[in-house]
Amino acid sequence: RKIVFATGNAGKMKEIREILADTEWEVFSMKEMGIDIPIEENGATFEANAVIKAKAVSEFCGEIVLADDSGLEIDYLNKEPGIYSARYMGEDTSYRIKNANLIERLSGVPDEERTARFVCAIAAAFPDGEIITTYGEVEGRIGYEEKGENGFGYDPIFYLPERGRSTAELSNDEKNEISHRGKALRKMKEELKKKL
Ligand code: ITT
Repeated sequence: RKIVFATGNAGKMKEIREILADTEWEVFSMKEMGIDIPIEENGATFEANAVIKAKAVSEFCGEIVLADDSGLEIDYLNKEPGIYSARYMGEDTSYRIKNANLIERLSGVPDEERTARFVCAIAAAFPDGEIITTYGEVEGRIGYEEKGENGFGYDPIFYLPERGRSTAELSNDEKNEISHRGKALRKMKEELKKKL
C-alpha cells in the first residue's frame, strides 16, 4: 500500500516514519514524490488545515494522502501560537529565536500558569473523496530555558513535569510514545487498517 505524507517538515517526517514503521505501508514524502505545489493553509483549526493539505495533494497525485497539522498552545498566551506555530515570528525565523521569545513573554509567570500542550490533527484524503481525521495532544509546561537536542521546533521549551525533562531530552521512541503526533497517528493507523 502506497501512502503519501503531505509535509515539507523534515522533523515531522522523521517521526511519522518511525510511528508507521510497524505497518506494511510504503510511505513517501512530498519530496520523494517530486510534489511541490502551493497550499494555502487558511483553515481556522488544526483539523481544517490538515484536511486542506491532505486534500490538495491527493487531488494532485491521485494517491491516499495523509497530512499533519500541529502546534503549541500556551494557556497564558491565550493558546498562542496555536495554528500559527510554524508562522510565529515568520516562517524563516529560527527556533532559537522563537523559543527565546516565548520564554521572555512568560518571564515572571509561575510554574502553575505555564501550562501548554502540543496538539496534532492528522487527516487522510482518499482518491474517492473520503476524508478521515484523528487528533492527539500532550500536556506540559513552558520551561525557563531551552533544554535538549532531540526533536525539532518548540521541543526544547516543552517541559514534561512528570518526567523532569523537555520533549527534546526524550529519545525518539519515548517522544513518539507520548506525543500528540504519536497519539493522532496511531489512531489514524487503526482507521486505515479498517478501511484498507
Ligand atoms: P507542513 O505544513 O509542511 O507539514 P509545517 O511545519 O508548516 O509543515 P504546521 O503548519 O503543522 O507544519 O506547523 C506546525 C509547527 O508546530 C511546527 O513547525 C513546529 O514549530 C510546531 N510543532 C508541531 N509539532 C511539534 C513537535 O512535535 N515538536 C516541536 N514543535 C512542534
